[in-house]
Amino acid sequence: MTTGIGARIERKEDRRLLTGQAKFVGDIKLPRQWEAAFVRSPVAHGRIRAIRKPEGMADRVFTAADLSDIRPIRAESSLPTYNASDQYPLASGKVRFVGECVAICIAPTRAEAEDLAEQVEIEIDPLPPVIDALKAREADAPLLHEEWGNNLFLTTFFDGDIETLRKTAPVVVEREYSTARQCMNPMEGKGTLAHWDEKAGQLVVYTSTQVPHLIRTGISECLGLDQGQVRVIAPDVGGGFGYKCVLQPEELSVSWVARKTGRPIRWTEDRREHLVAGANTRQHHYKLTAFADERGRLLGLDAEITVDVGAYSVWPFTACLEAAQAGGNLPGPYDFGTYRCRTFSVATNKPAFTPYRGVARPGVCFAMELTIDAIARAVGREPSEVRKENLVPAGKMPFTNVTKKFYDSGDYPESVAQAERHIGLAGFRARQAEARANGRFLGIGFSTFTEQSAHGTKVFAAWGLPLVPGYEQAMVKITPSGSVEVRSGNHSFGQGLETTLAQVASEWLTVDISRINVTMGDTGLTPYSTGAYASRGMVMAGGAVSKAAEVLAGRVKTHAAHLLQCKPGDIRLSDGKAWFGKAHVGFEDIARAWYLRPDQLPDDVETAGLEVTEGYKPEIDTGVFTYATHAAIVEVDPDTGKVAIEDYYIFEDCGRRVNPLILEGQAYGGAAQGIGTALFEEVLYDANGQPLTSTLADYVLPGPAELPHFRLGHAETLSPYTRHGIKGVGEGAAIAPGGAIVNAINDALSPFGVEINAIPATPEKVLGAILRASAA
Ligand code: MCN
Ligand code: SMO
Repeated sequence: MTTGIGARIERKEDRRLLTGQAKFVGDIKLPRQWEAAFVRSPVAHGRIRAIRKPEGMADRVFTAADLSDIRPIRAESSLPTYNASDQYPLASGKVRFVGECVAICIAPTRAEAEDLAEQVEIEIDPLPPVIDALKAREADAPLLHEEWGNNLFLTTFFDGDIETLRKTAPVVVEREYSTARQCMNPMEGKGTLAHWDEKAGQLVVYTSTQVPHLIRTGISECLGLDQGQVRVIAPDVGGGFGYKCVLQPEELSVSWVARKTGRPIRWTEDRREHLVAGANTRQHHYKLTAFADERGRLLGLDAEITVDVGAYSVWPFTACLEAAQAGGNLPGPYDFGTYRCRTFSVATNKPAFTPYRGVARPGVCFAMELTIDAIARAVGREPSEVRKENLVPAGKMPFTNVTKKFYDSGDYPESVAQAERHIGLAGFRARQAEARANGRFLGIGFSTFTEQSAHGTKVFAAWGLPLVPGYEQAMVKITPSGSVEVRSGNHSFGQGLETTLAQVASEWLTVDISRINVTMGDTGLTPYSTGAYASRGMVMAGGAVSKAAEVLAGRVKTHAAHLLQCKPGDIRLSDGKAWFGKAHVGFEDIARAWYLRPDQLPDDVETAGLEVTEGYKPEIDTGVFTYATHAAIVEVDPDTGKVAIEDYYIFEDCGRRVNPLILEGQAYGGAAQGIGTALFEEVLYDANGQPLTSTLADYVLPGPAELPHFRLGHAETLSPYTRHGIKGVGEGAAIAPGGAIVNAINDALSPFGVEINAIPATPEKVLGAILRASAA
């Protein structure tokens, strides 16, 4: 059996992950290591008057005053109207959210460090907190960053001739939508262990990250070190989901203290820290007007999007990623001509936004898909019919949409047709009517989206980000024993890249992946990399491995031709051997000759080594687009407002599938997170900005009991612009559940004249809407 591209095989990493042999930051123990705990702000907004360290603890407790030589985290952007924030790793002058780090305490154990943290006294003069993003836009709102004169990180604008449509469009649908604030909750939280290695002359930082090379750049710049003096190692990482693709303030404080004290210092985030202070995401508000013809054909869209992005701008992606992307992505897979949209990235006294699986698109997909259904109801047609007619048809591919996104390939309407077929739309309406007659309320809902993946350098440049390259590089080599080593500066943190990169190398070299060792996540061992996020790993890092492995396969043929006394063109690789007709040499023979007996090789072979590093970017630099349709059947209990998912089907197309088994996991895991967004998860604050959801009893994550049995189908439309036709897909399944499930809920509740337009659609919200409708 081949283990190349397309092989449905188990993951290399799972043995160690499932048998407790993985090594996370929390598993590493260095000599003389101490643990750190943070003192965190108890108030949402205020001016620090004093911080008093416990008696005699000046060398164990550090504040912003001690870290005065550190540069704050400042994410720059060249976009007009952008306001940058300075985030000191320990609050300096002001605190801007509950949980912001104020001091770092170190001790031999975490318990002692926490005891020490409790003894630190802080005096803060409270300021009025900014909690509501819509109010934060008003002229008299208190300011988080006074020097800006407003609370806006960024506003963006697409201008289209909506006024003409307003006068002429036969159908006008107006709605407000909102999505709740969320927290990512990877199984492993953040964590950092730093120490100064005197022999290497390097600060070595083990940290739970998706982007080791970017973090090295960030740490070096903030600590004023040469990049050669910093080595970042991402060991096993227990889930990233976007949370771990930005520079964390704790990474800086821990690094600074380790350097200052000469001791290895570790901090690991506990669940409460994560829920209170970790990072937030997703909180969008939409005011939307859609214009359509009598059949529901979309003519134009007018939108105002407000995103509550919290107190600071994360490095390097800024606080504007969600809102700016929401503006660019709202039209999604639909083909229409007129678009006007204004977006606001609003600063509030809450933790900073980081990217989270799907970035902006779970919000825009929810708003857009509910709008499509609302239009269908307005014109009295089946929503999935209206959806299919509005999607970009396959015949128009490649297609440039109204916000200038270039859709490379695919058949979007067919994905809806597939979903209709598999979820059983044909028989559903009769079943629904019968159930209603028996007092049961079933509904069906669909949701379609495009997922921009494999963003290249141009995309990051267009976002105004100065420090994010788009390329990837990889090294592939044959070891002296004839096995293969792959090195990529990208990282594998659950999504399976460790296995799929090996599969790409195996595709060229034909060696079984059990003989392919993949090293990732260590800046000391791997070439510079942008990292794994934005569903770019498979296309980009995979592309780089593919390129390097192709070159290496050519070298192997050259060497083998010498040993078999034929021309390189006569050599065929198969089964981890080089063949000339029926004669063959193994990779171990080739490696042995080159590493140990080069005297027997001709000069040109001697210098064409068995180690190749290549860089890669796709033929188009603007990303390739995966798409999918999700379909759900739900039952709503009108007495309790509880929603049960009866069936859930996903049809997706991510081009050439490298490992179908891993892709199933990606789809199910993403959809589970999307169902969290749709029905359960919400970070709540009181009027003072105090978090109300600081434990997993208050912040509800879906578990197996809440999840349906997912069903999955695939198309494989190869991208014309990437190696092997691969498209990215890691975020995709998290994007659509909000739209599919709430469309299904609204379909179920149509007899009540009820529409849910906010997620999560908790029983409280659903029941409240039913009761209000009945009372009216
Ligand atoms: N893959 C494949 N064939 C394709 C495309 C992808 O076999 N045509 C597989 C690869 O193993 C790849 C994975 O699917 O690693 C996801 O593909 P890709 O879209 O390239 O995404 P990345 O590898 O860049 O991973 C990041 C992506 C993002 S952005 C988030 S957020 C996310 C996600 O992956 N975080 C995850 N999936 C996750 N899955 C787990 N278990 N944990 C996370 O933190
Ligand atoms: S949110 Mo994923 O790391 O782009």
